[in-house]
Formats: sequence, C-alpha cells, structure tokens
Amino acid sequence: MTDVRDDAALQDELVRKLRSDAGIDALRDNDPEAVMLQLRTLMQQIRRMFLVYEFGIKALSTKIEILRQEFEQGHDYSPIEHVRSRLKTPEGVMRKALRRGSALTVEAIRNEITDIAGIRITCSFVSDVYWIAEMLSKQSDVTVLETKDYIAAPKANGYRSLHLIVQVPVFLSQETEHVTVELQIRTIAMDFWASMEHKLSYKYDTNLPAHLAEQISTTSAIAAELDDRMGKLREEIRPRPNEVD
Ligand code: 0O2
Repeated sequence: MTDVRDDAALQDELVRKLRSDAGIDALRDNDPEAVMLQLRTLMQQIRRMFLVYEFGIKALSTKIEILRQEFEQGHDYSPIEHVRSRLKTPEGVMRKALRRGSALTVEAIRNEITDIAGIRITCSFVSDVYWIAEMLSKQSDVTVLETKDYIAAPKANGYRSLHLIVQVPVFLSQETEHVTVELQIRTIAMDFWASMEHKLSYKYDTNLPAHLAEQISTTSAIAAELDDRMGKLREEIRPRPNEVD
C-alpha cells in the first residue's frame, strides 16, 4: 500500500518517532557519545532482526522443498510450480509500522508486523494449495497464528490466495527464536491475476475508477473459472488407484 504523505514528511515523522522510541530524546543534554551508543545498539538490533527473519525463510523453504521432492518422487507431477521469498526492506517495515501506529522498536515491530518475511508458493491446482497448507500446518514445529482464506472468501477486488501467518523455530547458538513468516499459497491463475492487478491498480493507489474495478473483478471470476475447470479435468484424467502401476 502506498502512503499518501509525501516522502519528506514521512521521513521527518520517521526520524522524530525513531528518536523518541529509541530513547534518544530522553538522553540528558543530547550527549553525542550517548546518542551514538544508542544508535549503534539500535542498528545492531535491527541487523540481527533481519538476519533472524532470513533464517526463518530458510527454515520454512527447506520444509517446502522437502515436501516438493518427496511428492515428486511418488507421483508424476509436482504440486508446487514456483516458490519465491522476500524480506521487506527496512524502509518498508518502518513505513508499515508508522501506518499501524506501532512503536519503532524491534520488539514492537516483531510483535505487530507479521509479513516482514514472506514466502509465496504457486501451485498447479486449488486442491494442491490446501494440501500444502495442511502438510505444513501439521508439522509439530510449525505454529499457525492466523489463516486468511481469500479463496473461499475473495477480497472485494477479486484477490484470491490462501494466507497463513506461521511461526517456525530457528535454533541459534544461545537461544531459539520463533520467527513469523507470511505464507501466500495460490494457483498459477491466482498468481497471474494478482500480478496483473498489482500492475494495473498501482497507478490509482486506492482510487481505482469504478468501471476499471469492475472489469478487474470480472477477470478474477474468469481466473476462478479456469481453476475450477482445470481441477475438474484433473479429476477426470488422474488415473484411478487400480490403474496406477
Ligand atoms: P508485498 O509487496 O507483497 O509485501 P496489509 O499487509 O496491512 O496491507 P493485511 O491485512 O495485513 O494487509 O494483509 P493481507 O491483505 O492479508 O495480505 C497482504 C499481502 O497480500 C500484500 O502484501 C500482497 O502481497 C497480497 N495482497 C493482498 N491483497 C491484495 C490485492 O488486492 N492485490 C494484490 N495484487 N495483492 C494483494 P503487501 O505488503 O501489500 O505487498
């Protein structure tokens, strides 16, 4: 989501809030050494936070890769077409924290922003989306914090996808960190639509003219129809159990 404030105003607000939330404003006489120390500590905490999120992505990506390889070994197709991951940029995280009214501290950000680390899995069929979600959710070290099923209940603009906010443990030398990752699982048709919608709507931010919004929503129904037909074809073509050698 784009912020309506201009960049200069946003930066001013970020700096002001960072100074106060990092305790810099509270330092006596703005002692330069104390300010530097406080800033250094904050930078170290932020760098460590992003590193731990990167580890979280690695831990979950390995689980996904294991499922994919195991499935491929026993079947003649892969339920997973692509897997992409991304870390939000520090600026993106700060902007979101500001928008949400969260404190600009590592602790508040970790608690309140759940999509700093994201993995998007693109599947062949809708049933594969739910299969993968189930296989990951039932692993004993994966905790599902939240599920948003935009396939069963698409967003008003037509967006469809299954989102899971999960936590995975990352074992470090001194402690175990439970890292939150946003998983988006969707079919190729859903992914194609989301990617096009993002490109088409970007220019308008939140003010998409009604006639365009309606057409975009119609294209989502076409993508859903395609998924439905492909699913039915798959059911028909898939060999019956007694036909498998
Ligand atoms: P990016 O670049 O993918 O990170 P919020 O995150 O506050 O906007 P919420 O309710 O926390 O909203 O999360 P939501 O809506 O469940 O999921 C947010 C993410 O889902 C978005 O992340 C997009 O990736 C995707 N998404 C949600 N709605 C749409 C939509 O209408 N169109 C498209 N193309 N993608 C959508 P970011 O952070 O916006 O972007």
